[in-house]
Parts: sequence; C-alpha cells; structure tokens
Amino acid sequence: MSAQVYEQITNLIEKSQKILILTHARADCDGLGSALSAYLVLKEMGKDVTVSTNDPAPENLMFLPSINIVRNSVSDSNKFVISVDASRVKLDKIEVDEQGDKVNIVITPADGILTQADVTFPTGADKYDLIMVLDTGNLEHLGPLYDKNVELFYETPVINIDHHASNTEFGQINLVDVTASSATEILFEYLEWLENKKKKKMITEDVATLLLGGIITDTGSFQHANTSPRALDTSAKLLDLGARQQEIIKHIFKTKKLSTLKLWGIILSKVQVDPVHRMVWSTISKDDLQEADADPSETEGIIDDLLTNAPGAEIIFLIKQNPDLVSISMRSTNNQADVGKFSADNGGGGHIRAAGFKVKDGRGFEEIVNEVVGKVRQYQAERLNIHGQPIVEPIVNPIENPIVEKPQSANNRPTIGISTGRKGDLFGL
Ligand SMILES: [Mn+2]
Repeated sequence: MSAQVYEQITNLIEKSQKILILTHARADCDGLGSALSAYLVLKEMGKDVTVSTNDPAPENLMFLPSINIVRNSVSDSNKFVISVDASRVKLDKIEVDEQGDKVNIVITPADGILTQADVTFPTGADKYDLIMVLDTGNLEHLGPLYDKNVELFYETPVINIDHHASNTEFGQINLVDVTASSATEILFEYLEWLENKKKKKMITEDVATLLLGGIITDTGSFQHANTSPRALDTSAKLLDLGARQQEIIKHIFKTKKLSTLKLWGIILSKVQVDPVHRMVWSTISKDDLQEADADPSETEGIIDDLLTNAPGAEIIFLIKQNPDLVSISMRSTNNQADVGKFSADNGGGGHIRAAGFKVKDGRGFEEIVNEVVGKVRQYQAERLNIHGQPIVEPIVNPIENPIVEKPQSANNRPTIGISTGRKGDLFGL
C-alpha cells in the first residue's frame, strides 16, 4: 500500500516547482527535523522550497542543519509588491523618485488615466504548486499561520505526512502511520524508497541527522513505549548513514539553561500524587514562569522525566498556564489508560500514551487545575472501578518530604511509590 502512496507523492513532487513545507506551531525536533530533511532533499531535486512554521525555533534546536532557512510566515520573500492593473490602461514608464526619506514610484500611462482602483498591494501568501505538512495532526495545529492563509490550502494540493493517532487525513495524499515513532521515521522509509527508485543518494549526513533527531526526541531517547524494533532499526541505519547522534544528544538533552533548571525545580516542588487513582501531576503558572525567568517552551521534556520516575503511576500530567490558555500535557504508562482518548474527549488529541489538550484561561488557573484533576480522577475511577472518596497526598516539597514506597493496599492493588533516598534525587533532576 505504501508503495502506491509513495508513487503518488513522487509524481506530485515531480510536477511541482514551488513547494511550501509546513509543520505544527511551536515546532519540536520531529516537526523541524522532518520539514528540514524534506527541504534538503527537494532542493537537491532542483525544487524551489520554502519551510515555514508559526513560531521561532527553540534555542536548543538551533543546531539543526539549515535551521536558518525556516520562516515564520508563508511568504517566500521580504519584498513589498505594488501591483498595477494594466488591462485597461497601457503603461508607458515606471520611475523611482526619491525625495529625502520618501520614495515615490511614478507610473506614467501611455494613454488614459490610472486610478486608485487599478493599484493593489498583494500581501500574504505566494503561489505554491504544492504544500507538504509534516508531523501535524490537523491543519489547525499549524497555528495562526493556517488561520491567516486558509485560502492557500483550498488552492494548493496538500501532502500530509504524520504519525499522530488523531490525524484527520486533511491532505489530498495522506501518508499517515500511527505505528511510527515519529514523522521522520515515516519520511526516512519514503526517502529510502525514493533513493532506490532514482538510483541516487539523497540521505546525506545532514538529512540523516535531522531524521534521527526526530526519532530520538519523539521516543524520549528510546525510553517511550513507541520505541519499536522499527524505530531502532531505522536509527541504526541513520547512524550508518552518518547521523551525528552525539550532536543531537548534546544539544537536546545535555544542555539546559539555568532558567530551565529553576523552572523544573518549581514544577517538581508542586508534584502531587493520587495513589488510589494512580495519577501524578504538577502545575506551572505564569508567575512560576516569571519567577524562573523562563519561556513556556522550557517545560518541554519535564513531563517525560516525571513519567520515567513515577513508578506505579498510570497517568502523569502537567497543567501549564500560557498567555491565554491552559495546556495539559499527558502521558500514560499503559495502553488501558488511554490519554489520547481522554484528550480527544476534551478537545485535544494525540496518542494512547502521549497526548494533550487546551482549556481557555478565563476563570483563574486554580479553578481549571481543580477541574482537570477532577476529570482525570473520574476517568480513572471509572476505569479502575473505584468508589468512595479520593485520597490525595499532596507533596508540598518532594525534596524535603520524599514519598516513601507504600505497602500494597488491601485489595492488592499496587500503589504509587516514588522513593528518593537523597536530596535532589527525585525525578533525576
Ligand atoms: Mn512527532
């Protein structure tokens, strides 16, 4: 089946000259890695390629090859265009008349008179022959970049390459594989096929580095459940092709800003555990961000650290206050606790074990936190068939008051135990 889709993608690329590559807002290493590797390959094929994503890349991804070509709008140039309709009045000459700080563009018609109605200032999107959207479950996830250019998506064929379970198949061609660890894993398999078909090397060391970056980050360094034999096999092939794994690890996992460490400290000090409902969560408010002098993107990664260090918990989530909304990132440790479905039911989406959703922040953060925690607890109560009052055990300061491993409960259900012997050991911080 894939080969047929591969053929369709290849045909469409070959027919197109001007190609726009997009990935989701607040792009991560898989989004940018897949977009930039596609960029490098298409450019090598002689295409005119623009890569755009709504937000500037986070600092720790500035090492990615070709990151500097990424734009934050769908325009492919910084030119300002003044357009004159010459269908009615023939033009004779166009002059530029500089007067101090002012520049007049003087257009003289051959006959007749030009009016304001003949002049327009076309802005926004350029014409593209093809749009490729990578690592993006639906077009809304492109953020304001999509809202501002909706018509572009009606006029232009879209190829959708993604691995999110919630993908809405919005493309004319959809290469969606929810069993893939990352978008770059899917793209690698296509590029491998393409190399074979064209009898031409396309996966250079830079392309391999970008592709491996997506797999490493989306699997949490091969720690998440999506670390399949296929993801490992693909990674081995990419290393063989010259992917610079140490460079990825160094920039993404071993370099943390002081503000990030401060922020993590704040989040960890607010971790709460409900052992009965097997859930662990923490919150991060605007004030916390300010206190740590941190950017909201700096919370990325902490949910995965919570996950790997909260044995017994089934659902781990982080509630984060952003400028206008509250975002909830969720992780699950088994396929029965389906945070993908839970998030979808709350207007978000994702995978069974990694998902998220957003809530409008009009009511005050505390209230939203209580509501979200209540919903997760209810979901778990129904799943686990728990009746009666929840037992909540807030950890005021986990470093000073470590939770000690608890004995098994009466009905032999394992309870959560986060044990930490030494100060600062919790969650591997
Ligand atoms: Mn991804």
